Amino acid sequence: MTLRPILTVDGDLATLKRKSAPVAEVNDGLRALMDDMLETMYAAPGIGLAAIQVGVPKRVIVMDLARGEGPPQPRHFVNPEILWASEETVPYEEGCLSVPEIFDEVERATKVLLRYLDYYGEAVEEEADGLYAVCIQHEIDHLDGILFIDHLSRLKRDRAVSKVKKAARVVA
Ligand code: K1U
Ligand code: ZN
Repeated sequence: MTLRPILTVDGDLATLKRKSAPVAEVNDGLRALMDDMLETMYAAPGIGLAAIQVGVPKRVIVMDLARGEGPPQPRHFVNPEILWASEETVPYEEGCLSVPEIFDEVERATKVLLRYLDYYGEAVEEEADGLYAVCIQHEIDHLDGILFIDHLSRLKRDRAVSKVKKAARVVA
């Protein structure tokens, strides 16, 4: 397994805004990508990661909501789709590994019905709620080139990008 660099909005915005393409086949190459993504996500640390965040424009997501409490619970999503979303929404203070150190409240559907292929290419349909629903909506947004800051006002979004750019200049 390999740790891959995570793209951030200060230098890689054009890539992060790309729409990712559906996966034709779940094979060993794709499983190796998902293994790398999970390792990268755990190291960050984060609770989710979309392939585009490591520069791969494929509709692939990994997630682990255990947050180091108890045994790991890795999840893999290939070609995920939201079949239904509740009208009821809930606010959640989100973060993003591609927008480091920025947190803000986003309203998302409380519950969603999902369809995706798992690590072995098996089709799964299931309902998500709580943090699972929030995180999968955030990650599917990544596959469509949408960042959580795109749900904020233009002023907040511009400020967030400026902050990340400024922080990157300090580190460089
Ligand atoms: O997509 C990403 O960049 C990952 C992002 C996922 C996410 C977080 C919060 C709401 C929706 C989606 C993160 O993982 S940010 C880091 C984070 O939330 C976290 C990190 C360590 C422990 C607990 C949370
Ligand atoms: Zn994100």
